[in-house]
Amino acid sequence: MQNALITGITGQDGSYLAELLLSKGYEVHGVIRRASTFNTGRLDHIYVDPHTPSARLFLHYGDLSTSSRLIDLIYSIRPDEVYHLGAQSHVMVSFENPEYTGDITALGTTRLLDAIRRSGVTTRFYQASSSEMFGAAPPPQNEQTPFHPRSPYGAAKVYAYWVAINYREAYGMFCSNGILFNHESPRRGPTFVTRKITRAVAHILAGKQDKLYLGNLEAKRDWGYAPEYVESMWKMLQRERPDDYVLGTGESHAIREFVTQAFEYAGLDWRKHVFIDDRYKRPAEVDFLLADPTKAERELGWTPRISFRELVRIMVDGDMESLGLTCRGEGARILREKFGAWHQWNNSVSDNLKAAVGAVLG
Ligand code: NAP
Ligand code: F7E
Repeated sequence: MQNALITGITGQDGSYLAELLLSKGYEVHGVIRRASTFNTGRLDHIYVDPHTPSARLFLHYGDLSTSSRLIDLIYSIRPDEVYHLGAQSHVMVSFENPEYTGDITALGTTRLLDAIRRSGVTTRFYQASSSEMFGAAPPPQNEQTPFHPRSPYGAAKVYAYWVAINYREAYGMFCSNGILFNHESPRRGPTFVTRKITRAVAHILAGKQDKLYLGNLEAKRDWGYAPEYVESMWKMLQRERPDDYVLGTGESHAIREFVTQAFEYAGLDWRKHVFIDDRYKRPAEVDFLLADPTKAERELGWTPRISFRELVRIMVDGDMESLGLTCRGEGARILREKFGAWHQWNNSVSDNLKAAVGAVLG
């Protein structure tokens, strides 16, 4: 049986990737941080007691700040594949905590790569690189575009990108970078702009909120649907040779368009609810991201199926359902039509949201 280790398994991507790998028959190990509150809400619906003979998902405490623990985990699990998704991943937070972001997002990658190198375990390594590395570089951006990061987060990811390539060149390790453009879902953290918007739409409908405060509405992002992006991570590690790939939809939209579509889908007038608060504007902005994913299409056979409009609908429906509101049901229909067995509305959206609510209430 193939086994994989995922850092960041409790995050949006980590939870979808765990589901994908379980569906492929893998044994999946994940690194989680000790917290005084539950941080496994995105995994509750797939978690089974490890004493169960059929259990294939195992969680281990650890932190990207601590090499000794990472070395332990690599030695004891001896993973065939490592998906390194753990990071301080919020751009605005990286301006407030630049040193911590560098320690975890940049140096954390070196700690993990070096743990693998020192252990002598042969494993394939996926590095979660980001379109934030392009920053101010003019669109469209592809694998040849020079990086110009605009935040401590973007700079930390550039470091991690090059360290992964350095371990590939220096030690012959199988290290691939996925340079992923923004990807979202009902499991997106609630302080990223898309989820902040769709969650507010549901809260406004439920009478729990009236105003939504946002920052810059004019920035443009290439937004895709997260479950499709974790499929590309797996594909990268199945290639004969390691390489680096840009993943995105090739379509870009302003924050303002996301707001308009989300509110309109729910039958609300956004002008009555959305207000600007400069607190959410960044010291340096990334104005325009647009992927050129030609290489991934050609070499990985990866083409995104979910459009921008569909993504908005899936997310609004997810947030409405989690509050017990009757949603229009487009989200479930879209997933039924576009996804195969591993990802469906019931096991991947609604069960997960119920589990998250259960963890909070229980
Ligand atoms: P996310 O939801 O913010 O998840 C981040 C994960 O990292 C969480 O599991 C978090 O644990 C963990 N983590 C944070 N600090 C850690 C530490 N010190 N030690 C161990 N684990 C730690 O991020 P995501 O959206 O799933 O993204 C996954 C990866 O892809 C990240 O590296 C992100 O930077 C990168 N990326 C994301 C996008 C995107 O659009 N989503 C695009 C390009 C690249 P807790 O749950 O305990 O906080
Ligand atoms: O911001 C603007 C904000 O925080 C998107 C991370 O996953 O994707 C993500 O980084 C845009 C920016 O994502 C608010 O100024 C306006 O222009 O949702 P975001 P991000 O910064 O693009 C990349 C690819 C990653 O790698 C990162 O890990 O939206 N914006 N008003 C706002 N953003 C937030 N968060 N909150 C607002 O109120």
